[in-house]
Amino acid sequence: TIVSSVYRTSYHFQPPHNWINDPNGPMYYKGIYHLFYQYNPKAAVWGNITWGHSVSTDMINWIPLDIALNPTKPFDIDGCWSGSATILPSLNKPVILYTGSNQEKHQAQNIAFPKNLSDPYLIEWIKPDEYNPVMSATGDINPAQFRDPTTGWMGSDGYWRVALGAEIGGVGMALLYKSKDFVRWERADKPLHSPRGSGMWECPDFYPVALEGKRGMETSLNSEDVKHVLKMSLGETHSDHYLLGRYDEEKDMFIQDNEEKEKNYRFWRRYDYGNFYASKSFFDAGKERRILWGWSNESDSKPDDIAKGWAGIQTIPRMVWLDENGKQLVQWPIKELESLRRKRVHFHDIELKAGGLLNIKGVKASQMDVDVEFELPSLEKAGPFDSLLALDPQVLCEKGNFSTQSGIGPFGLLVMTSLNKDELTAIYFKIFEAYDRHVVLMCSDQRRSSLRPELYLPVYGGFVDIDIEKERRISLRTLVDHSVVESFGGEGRTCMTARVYPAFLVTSKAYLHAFNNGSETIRILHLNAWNMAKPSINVAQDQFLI
Ligand code: DQQ
Repeated sequence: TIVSSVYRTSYHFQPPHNWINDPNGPMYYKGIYHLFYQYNPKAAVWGNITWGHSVSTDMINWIPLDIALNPTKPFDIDGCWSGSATILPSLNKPVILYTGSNQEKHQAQNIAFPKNLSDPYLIEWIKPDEYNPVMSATGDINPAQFRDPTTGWMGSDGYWRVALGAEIGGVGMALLYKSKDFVRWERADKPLHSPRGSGMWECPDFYPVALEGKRGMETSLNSEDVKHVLKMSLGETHSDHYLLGRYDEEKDMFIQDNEEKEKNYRFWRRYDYGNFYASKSFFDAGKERRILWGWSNESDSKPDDIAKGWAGIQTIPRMVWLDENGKQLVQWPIKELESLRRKRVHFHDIELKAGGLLNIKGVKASQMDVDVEFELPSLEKAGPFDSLLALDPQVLCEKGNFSTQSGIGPFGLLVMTSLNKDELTAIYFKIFEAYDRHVVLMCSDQRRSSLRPELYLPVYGGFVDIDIEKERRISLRTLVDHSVVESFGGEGRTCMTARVYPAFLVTSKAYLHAFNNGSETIRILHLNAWNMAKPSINVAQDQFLI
């Protein structure tokens, strides 16, 4: 149908048809990237969950393979749910741990091995009956909330560990399991981490980041030179939150930095303040970096998804590292994405006066990569920041819009805009003055993104933790791909992914503008917008990587 093709992504990962959700078991093994994903082979809605599988040498072009895990055993007959891959260094062999749901809808963790290690694609996986399930919900664990094992890491005592999401007495936490041989597992006395207050933790992720530099590290690494990241996906808000801290090997626990300050899980930092969930990272040993994948759900209706015949995408793989300030992560689309850049439109040194609007012509604005840097000559007119009212950035973004003037900003980009601007998505910044510092707010406002009925049209908001007084500049990069608007503010310190379905796209083209609706003149230091080529993603082909 028309609707299916205009909203279908060109350079974001999705299979040819049907429903997908969480990224599973991403890994780099013998020169090949593997991505598995929660997949319904029968329909564009959640159900019949299997592990879809694709391989790549650049994480941009993907070859589709047979389903890697199907519900075939009593322990996974109701679905092969999320999990992770671990490469066992002594055997140089990958293994998968995943959640199986059985007939009673009880969850347990299972192990799967590649059937044939000499197959470079690792197409077939076996689930040995003599081991499975390898972790069952015993004792106080709610068997309906016990899932999503992480990649394993090895402690200096030679024992493997994995964490997984569980609910005990109604409270979500990351449980810890230990094993000498990776197939026989025992629950540790204490959870890896269990703050009070939040519900079930889905898809936990646990990994080290270097205190300095962008280099990624192997999941088992622990030293004075790293911090650890613990990520959990909170179902009630459909959001991925992370904590920074340290992994205390003796206690076998994750100890959060600034524990007191960040007790309220609603204010834990997020990888992405938009539509981004159940993410998972892996260490890319080829390029020594840590890569993060996340699922972006549709924001249209179920009947729309059924009509389209597909639902769900993976966001562009992001490199992730610790910010110089040691307080937050930074994410940036992998370098390989730039291989898709084609014709470029470029501006530099342009003044945007109060109310200024710059029409950026010459780019295919529904399939592009745009990167802009704004300079702020003065912060004097920054509006006051009421710290009591302003705890939740999303609420702040909901209160205004891209045309409500308030001191410095809003300024930013209007993307996926129709000719007469009755449909548009605004991604912008606003700067406030708090009693001791300036606060930068970033919004992605989808309320005007479409005139079509029955769509979810949210506003996303997050603070950008940069020293704007010192920097006097802020960047915004946005990847537009038909129904995707994936934005990186402050060089990747605050990210927001939105899904949009403008009606005009069925018949006409999209426009791109830069704007400034604040009362102060600002400057565009430079703006680059590239048309993006369409890679080969999961299109059947006879070509082989090796
Ligand atoms: N999706 C999987 C679960 C996981 C949830 C089922 C998160 O394993 O907890 O498809 O989106």
